[in-house]
Amino acid sequence: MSYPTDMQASLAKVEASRQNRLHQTFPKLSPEERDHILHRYHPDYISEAFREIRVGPNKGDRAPVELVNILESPPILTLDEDNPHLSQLEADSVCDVLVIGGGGAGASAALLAQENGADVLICTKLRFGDANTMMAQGGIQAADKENDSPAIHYLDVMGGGGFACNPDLVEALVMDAPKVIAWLESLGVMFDKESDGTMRTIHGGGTSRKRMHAARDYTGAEIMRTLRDEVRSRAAEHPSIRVWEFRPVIELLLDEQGHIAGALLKDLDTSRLMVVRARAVVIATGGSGRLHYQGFPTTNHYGATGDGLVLAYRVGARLAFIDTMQYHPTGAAFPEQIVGQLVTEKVRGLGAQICNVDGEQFVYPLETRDVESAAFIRECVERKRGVVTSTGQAGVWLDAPMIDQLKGPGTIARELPAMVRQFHRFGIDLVHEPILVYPTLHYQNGGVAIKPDGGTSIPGLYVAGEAAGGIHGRNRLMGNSLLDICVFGRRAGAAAASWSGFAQAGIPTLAHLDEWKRFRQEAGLSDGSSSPVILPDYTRKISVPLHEEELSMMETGGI
Ligand code: MEZ
Repeated sequence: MSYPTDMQASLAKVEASRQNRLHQTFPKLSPEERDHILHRYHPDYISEAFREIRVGPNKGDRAPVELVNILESPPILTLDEDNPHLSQLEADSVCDVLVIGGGGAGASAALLAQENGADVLICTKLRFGDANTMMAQGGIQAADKENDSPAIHYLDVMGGGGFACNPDLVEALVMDAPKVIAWLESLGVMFDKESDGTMRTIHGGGTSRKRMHAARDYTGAEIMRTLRDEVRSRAAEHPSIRVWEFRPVIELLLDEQGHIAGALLKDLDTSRLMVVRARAVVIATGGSGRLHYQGFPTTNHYGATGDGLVLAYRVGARLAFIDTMQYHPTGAAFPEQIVGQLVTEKVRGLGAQICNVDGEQFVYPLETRDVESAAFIRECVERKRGVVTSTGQAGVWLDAPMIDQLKGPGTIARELPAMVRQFHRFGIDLVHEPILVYPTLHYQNGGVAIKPDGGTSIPGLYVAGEAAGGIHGRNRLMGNSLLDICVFGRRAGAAAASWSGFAQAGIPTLAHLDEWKRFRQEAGLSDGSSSPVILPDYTRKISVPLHEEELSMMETGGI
């Protein structure tokens, strides 16, 4: 048996209550209850975890401390650096559209920019495809069935986002959705289908129709595989699309009119700085889960350090909704090795319920993610009815085995093969055993404020994907991220190509850094770590004095 003995009694209670629960779903919360639970238990409402921003376009707004720290930081580049290459800003490469980021939004933007006649360069700090897109599991939303419509999808997105979403962006999202599914299929994405060829769709939290399209439980990987293959095959045939890996952007370049003129990159192999001149830039750098807000573990990939927010902010672009983060309710809470990793919402979409230590349901399983997470936190922290593992990690049970009882034997193996494999590695059998879960940092709800074509207040600067803000308001629904990377990636790519067709190529400068330095001085900010972060720092900080024995072990190489 995979679970330790101290968890067995609770597991037995979940199993014992299953037959009674099979056809009794916990009632949904009322709007007042939802509001109450959010304000009391959601991490977005812990005021000490936030502080005011002291410089830049969002001066005076509040945001998570970890994010404010990197937004206010000095640049990586010191301007007094005696670097002839930089002072002349000689170009290492020239293109029409520079796409920063190698995930789904970046790939979509690059494909559409190239189709619209632009010469495109994608630069990415890790490998092409190392991105949150690759790690999205459960599905992508689109209202393309008879009982559904973009208007109903629109209402779900608005409600899920606390009615704070930008209506024009939501309209773009839901109207383009069916087109995006058809586009992805035409490129080769293999969505799950019924035997008659219709798309197999299920519910996600906060959806009023079954519109979640999936490729088993590795939908993001399937979409990323397809988009990357398409870029790679076009790149092999046309010089008009190129990919540079391991070359993060550390600063954007503006011309004398304040229009985008390119970017400064750092080659991670050689540490050499490189200048790319471009008439348009699409930021598609993804989220910031690796900042580990409030100490939460994250589902995010290694490069999710909020670089795009820093780059755009420093040239004067405004950020929207950056005071709200998404905590996915079902992060793994056991075993220790995978704490915080994603357990897809599709498990609940297929019918699995949530139980406390006594095997009782305490929340409707498909509340929106913010509410669902807050309910888990309340159950564990206030009511003390979670399960606590030997390492002190709290969690509640996700009763996955009931899926096969509801939908027929073999459903779990067919629909959730990646999940089954993930837990099998640790001796846990998802088909027969519930799994322990707790909220994990999953998504940056806000980002750089964009228009429906992905444009920003900086001429020539476009943003798409998780780095963009306004689409999801204060809470994103499942499956609308894989959708938005394609919708706004495509829109930003096309708009950037069109802008680059008529924009004058100005002289690139780093003059905005002088201004940034002055703003920082006026705000009395001291020098500290620079940003963008590029890679998270997991080195162990030794804050306690070492004992003599440990010091001598270090000297002899024992630690
Ligand atoms: O949209 C998401 O965040 C997603 C598909 C996650 C999941 O639970 O699978």
